[in-house]
Amino acid sequence: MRLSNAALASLATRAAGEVVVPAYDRASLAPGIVHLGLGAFHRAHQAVYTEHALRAGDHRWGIVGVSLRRADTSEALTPQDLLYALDVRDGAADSFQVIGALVALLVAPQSPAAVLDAMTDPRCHIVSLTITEKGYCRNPGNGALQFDHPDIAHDLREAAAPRSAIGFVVRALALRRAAGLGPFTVLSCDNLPSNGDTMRALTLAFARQTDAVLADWIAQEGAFPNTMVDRIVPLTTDADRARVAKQLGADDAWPVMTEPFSQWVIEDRFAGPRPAWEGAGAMLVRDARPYEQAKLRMLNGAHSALAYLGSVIGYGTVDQAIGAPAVLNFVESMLRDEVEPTLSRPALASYRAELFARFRNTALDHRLQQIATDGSQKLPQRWLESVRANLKRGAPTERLAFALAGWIAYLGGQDETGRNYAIADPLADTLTEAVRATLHADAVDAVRTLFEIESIFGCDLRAHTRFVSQVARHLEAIRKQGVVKAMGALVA
Ligand code: CS2
Repeated sequence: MRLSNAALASLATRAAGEVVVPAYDRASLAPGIVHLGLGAFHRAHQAVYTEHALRAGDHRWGIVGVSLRRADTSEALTPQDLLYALDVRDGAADSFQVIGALVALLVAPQSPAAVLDAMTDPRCHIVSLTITEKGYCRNPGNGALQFDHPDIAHDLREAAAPRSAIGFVVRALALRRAAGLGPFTVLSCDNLPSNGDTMRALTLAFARQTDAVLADWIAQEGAFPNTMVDRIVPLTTDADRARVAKQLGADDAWPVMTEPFSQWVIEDRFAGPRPAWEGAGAMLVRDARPYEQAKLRMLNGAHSALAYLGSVIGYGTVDQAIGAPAVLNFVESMLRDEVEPTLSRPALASYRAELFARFRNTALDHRLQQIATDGSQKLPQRWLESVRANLKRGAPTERLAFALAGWIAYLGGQDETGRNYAIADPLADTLTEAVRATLHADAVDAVRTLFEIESIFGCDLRAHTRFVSQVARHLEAIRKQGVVKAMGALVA
């Protein structure tokens, strides 16, 4: 039996008490939210908070999910009435919930007009985004919109059939304004610094190119709250599908896996109404930035260090990497000594302890290669902001330099056991070429060559010669002795 509306009733009786299923009338939901970038993360995070609001009786907040590229989510969920299971794994017993919040699922390249229709529906009040770092088409080094990005160039030419999230947002806002409607709130839920401010600046930069009056209207009437989103969501495997089917008594082509922990901090400045997400534990605040900065530099910063150093050693998952005492010590001291001093969020030591407990969750099977993707887009906010803050204060950068050396070693494409892996990154060609060209050269040359890539390192870091030689020294040690030995030689 396939998961479906019709199957729900029997699931509820069969697995009573074990699987929470939507008990509200799904047909009564209004399409109040359009979500761009319908991946597993949205389905395990924001959709769960919204599901809570629906169950509490506010039916204005059905979600229209939009896939911006591929049809795979639509192909998996459409035959099952857009229902899917959430499997929360803590290493002991899993808990299961069927989410009913999706009311439509659109594949943008198949029908951009249908996406724009959903965004201009007067009942739509929020357009949320999880489009990953690279979906913003910005230069990660200086934050500017990349007008020469193929999708942006296309959307400026053909505004009525956009490809990029920014193209969709600007076109839909123009249509709403022409129709006399107010703007929707744009809610970025990606791991970028000041994600709302960032999206606002990019949206305005795009709009200014074509329509200054529209740009002014967006600047005055629009709302782009900053958010901090946090929940670890590993890729779903066939073993996960089999386990979920057994528990549910129905097949789900694409259930989502996650951990018990979930956090959402949102600045409470919306252009219109919003769901009472606080009912499910979201924090509505005036300024999300201290939370977001701590999360990016600590959780995501540690994740990237584990991903690159762990992969080079030959580990496959986060729990394996953090299980190695040398790696744990390294990441712990990187956070404590070089990251936390750059942050203003309270209770950082207990936040750190909680992060490590989450990383040790053996049930998640969180692949390091998943985290390792798109380093060129992630490292500026995860590591380099901390590096800059420390350089400015004359504070230590040794461990962050070591992590960077680990990333450069990772770009070599082969781990210490001799296994090859692919580099998934929009700059993969540039990066692997730069590393290959310097593989047998002096480590300082290798580091200098990479630091020339301004879209990652800006123009400032290469001028810090002490920092450059720190990274080079660690790269040489990693190349000669391997990651674990080189880590051991770091002064405490
Ligand atoms: C991870 C994040 O893949 C990655 O880059 O660091 O997806 C991380 O799991 C989430 O941000 C946790 O909230």
